[in-house]
Amino acid sequence: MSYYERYHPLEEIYEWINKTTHDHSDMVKVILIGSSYEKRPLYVLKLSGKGGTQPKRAMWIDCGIHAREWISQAFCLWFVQYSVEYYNHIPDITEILDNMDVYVLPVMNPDGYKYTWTTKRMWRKNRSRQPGSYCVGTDLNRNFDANWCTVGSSNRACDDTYCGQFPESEPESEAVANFLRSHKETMKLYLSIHSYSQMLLFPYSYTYEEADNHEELNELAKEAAMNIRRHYRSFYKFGAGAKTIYLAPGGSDDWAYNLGIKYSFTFELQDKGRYGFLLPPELIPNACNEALTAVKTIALGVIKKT
Ligand code: 0X9
Ligand code: ZN
Repeated sequence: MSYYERYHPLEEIYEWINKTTHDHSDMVKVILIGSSYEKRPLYVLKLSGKGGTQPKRAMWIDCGIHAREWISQAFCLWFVQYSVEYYNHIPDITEILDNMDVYVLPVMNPDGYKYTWTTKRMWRKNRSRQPGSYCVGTDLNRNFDANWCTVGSSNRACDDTYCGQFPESEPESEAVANFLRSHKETMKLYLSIHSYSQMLLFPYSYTYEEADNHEELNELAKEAAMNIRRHYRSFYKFGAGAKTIYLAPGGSDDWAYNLGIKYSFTFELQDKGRYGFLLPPELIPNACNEALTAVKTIALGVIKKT
């Protein structure tokens, strides 16, 4: 069983980041974009190919906004490994990396992830302390400035969908927002990886209104879902977040979309509830290959359009 077919505790992922950037220094650079509430580093890996035209377009993938969704963090590792192994060997990933720099944040919520390994496997939020409450943690996917803290999130610190004290109150969401703001000219595609329920979602989630390019987003998601079905016989739903899953404001995807990144998606990976967040490691390869199919389909589609 390979390294990528297992889940790894936070310390191992930091070691993996180190080793991967050293072993593939021609393709992979590490960027420190900030630190978590408990002062752990937030590292982004920048993957670049050698071909293509300058200035390069870019895309972003974050994993592990929610601590307990372990297949998400596992996917970011899987994706980076696939990129360094198959760049210049497989046409689709070569085309992607020749035309876009790919920024990958493998663990957006390191404090929460650590906590799911040591103390409480089903923890979702980060680990920030809240004034006047003994409850801990903000839902980072309710903490972005997109109709923040309205229906579909909670203003009570003890709830799992607590929106935080104000938009970007959390160092993790602020770091990501700052990075995306400073790269918004080149950033063409935003992807956020979650689990579970097998869905490919796009804006909006904070309103039932349709995004300007709803049709285009729907076509890309449909093509990705069709490819997953063809290759892996798994069924992924797709559609705007509010109508497909539920109304949920303050999400990173809606915020990135409103910033001007017109191709913005949240993927909910396997499964559909049999194991839920506790997806057994034997299912990692299939889950990651499905997600990879969707990432490649959408990235190639965006390259054609932009
Ligand atoms: O509720 C969420 O944040 C996501 N589902 S999860 O089960 N992984 O927690 C869905 C996010 C969809 N996008 C937005 N709500 N903006
Ligand atoms: Zn999630």
